[in-house]
Amino acid sequence: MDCLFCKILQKEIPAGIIYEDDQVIAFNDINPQAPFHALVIPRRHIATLNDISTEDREVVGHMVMVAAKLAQQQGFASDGYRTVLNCNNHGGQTVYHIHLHVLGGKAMGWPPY
Ligand code: D5M
Repeated sequence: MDCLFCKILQKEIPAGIIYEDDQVIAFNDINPQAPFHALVIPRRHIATLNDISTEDREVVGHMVMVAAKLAQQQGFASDGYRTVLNCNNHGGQTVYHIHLHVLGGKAMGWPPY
């Protein structure tokens, strides 16, 4: 399968991996939009949020928990941070392997346009 993030998972493409376990890995975004910007991805290839099934509930929940853990470790959990999961074209998705953005270290605006 020609998936960039599967290649990062397989260590075929280098990435700044900051966390990994049996279900997910997290690595630094190559184009950071905040002082801290990481992506949490499932080991299982899931193309978009539209493709998650009931069997993915645990791993998707785990992605969110890992995001919160990273925020704690980075020291900005109490100041606050942003998690984003873009879906398809209008959502701004460019890599079709779901990934939870975790952004922190600065105040961010809303709405996101
Ligand atoms: O976000 C896709 C994100 O993936 C975007 O913020 C850049 C990031 N990206 C793309 N290639 C790499 C590599 N090779 N390493 C790390 N990060 C990468 P989306 O929500 O799909 O727009």
